Amino acid sequence: MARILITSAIPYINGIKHLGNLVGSQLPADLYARYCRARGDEVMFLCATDEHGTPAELAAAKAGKPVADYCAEMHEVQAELARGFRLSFDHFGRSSSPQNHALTQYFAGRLADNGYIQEVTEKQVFSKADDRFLPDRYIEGTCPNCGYDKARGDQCENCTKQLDPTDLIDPRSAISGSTDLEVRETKHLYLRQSLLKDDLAAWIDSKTDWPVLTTSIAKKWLNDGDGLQDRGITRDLHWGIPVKKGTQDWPGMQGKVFYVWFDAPIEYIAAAAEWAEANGKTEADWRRWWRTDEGAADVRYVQFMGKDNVPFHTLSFPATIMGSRDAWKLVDYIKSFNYLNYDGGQFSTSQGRGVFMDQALAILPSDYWRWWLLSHAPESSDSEFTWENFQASVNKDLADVLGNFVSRVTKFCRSKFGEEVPAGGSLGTREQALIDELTTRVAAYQDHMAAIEVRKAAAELRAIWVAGNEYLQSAAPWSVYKTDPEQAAAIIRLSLNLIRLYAVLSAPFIPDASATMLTAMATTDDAWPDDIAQALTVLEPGHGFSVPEILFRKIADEEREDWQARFAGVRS
Ligand code: B3M
Ligand code: ZN
Repeated sequence: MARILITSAIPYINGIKHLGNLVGSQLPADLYARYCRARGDEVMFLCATDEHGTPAELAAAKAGKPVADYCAEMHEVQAELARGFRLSFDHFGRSSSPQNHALTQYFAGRLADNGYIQEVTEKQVFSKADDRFLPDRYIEGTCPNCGYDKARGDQCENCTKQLDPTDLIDPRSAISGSTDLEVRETKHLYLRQSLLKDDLAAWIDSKTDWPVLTTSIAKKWLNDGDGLQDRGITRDLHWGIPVKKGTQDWPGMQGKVFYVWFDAPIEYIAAAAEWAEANGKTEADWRRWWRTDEGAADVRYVQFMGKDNVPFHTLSFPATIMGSRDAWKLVDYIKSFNYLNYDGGQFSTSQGRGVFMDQALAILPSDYWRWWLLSHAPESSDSEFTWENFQASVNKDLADVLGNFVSRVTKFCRSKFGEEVPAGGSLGTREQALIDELTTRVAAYQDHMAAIEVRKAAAELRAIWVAGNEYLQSAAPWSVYKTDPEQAAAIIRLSLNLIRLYAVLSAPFIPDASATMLTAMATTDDAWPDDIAQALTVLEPGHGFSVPEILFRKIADEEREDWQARFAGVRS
């Protein structure tokens, strides 16, 4: 039994996430967590809301609420949506937690003690119209790297380059739009990550099994030196974690806070501490996941994120950990994703374009979305959501293949043999061929899941469903029944067992439908199959079952057109 620590990039607090955000981090992380648990691994799956920085302050101001209240409310909204999508976090924390305050200040102190912090008096953009400094997202302008004209002060969304506000061409205030800006002096702390360049390069080079998307981004920023410029880790803001050196005041830094990208990844650790507090566990209970000198040496740590977050997870956060010279766990595997586009354009939070998590759940249950999103995950390239594709995928894979199989088998059995697994007959060559095919396919499915090849795993699962359907079609128990009811019973007995097997194998993708199938089969035996032939005899003759409600309904053309029109515009 392995021990697996899983984190998803922690979503910003400022608003509800769209389906592109969901498929780029939280949803595949959940898929993997569910799979590992099903295989018997000990899993710690953590996520949180990312509550500091300019996005939170700007959104709270727009909502007309104190930022702390805004964050508390939005955390609940996001937690509820996570439950709606069946995201099985062991803990969904908050980066504003006391645990994260303490850990972030602790890391800063360690980094300072080890010579990785430099105090810099620097020039920052000050807006006279707004009477304040304009860090990060408070300032917008043209990216010096790619020319994108809506680049933010901390990062260009278009080319992923990390920026400083003073890098922007034609800068303007994101609060007032004012261009009446001047540069003033202010003191800040810099993380001297350039000193760790060789260590980081060696570490990244050792990760030969990482996805190309992850290593190519990491090496790009490492090798052109750009991602490893020493970076400011403090800001002139009110909302955030006060700058302290451990528990001590930091002279000259009163009234300043840490930069959101400094404290956000530390929340991965703090979330474990929050989990311990929320569940009556001890300090040692969470540290055995995070400290290699306190029990985490055998933990495998896997992170999930969209490609724009990769530089922070391959360079900045590892620099924080390495520079602490403590035995904190470094990530073992980073699964990153490209972007999901929406119907001929981009999903956009700022423009409200696309389907957002709350809207999705208002239309259809989560399994429909989970299946489409995961089976179309933007792994090797960007992928695109279209309503036609969504409709086709739901109607074909879920309704026609899986749902129809369950419905035909249970209804036929009820009408001919009653609501229990029938006895009689024996397995022949057709059944053996099915078992052989499933044995091969389940092995491939497991390999893809272990490698976190999400689309390939989905394709294999679909093929496993199809194999059952084709078997049923060719075995044709409804015809066999007329001449040989015993043989028809054997076919149906195997098919009822297939429903249980499908429930087990499909649970990481479609947990609700899987639970419905297990309930209909009146069993709690959800053991992952070691041996397919054996797994297909778990439900024995005489075992009761019931015909479930329809598992998946089809999407009609009119509905699809209606949704297409409804979501074409801008979210109000
Ligand atoms: N909140 C960006 C995002 O939501 C950022 C991730 C932080 S991961 C430590 O995509
Ligand atoms: Zn750019």
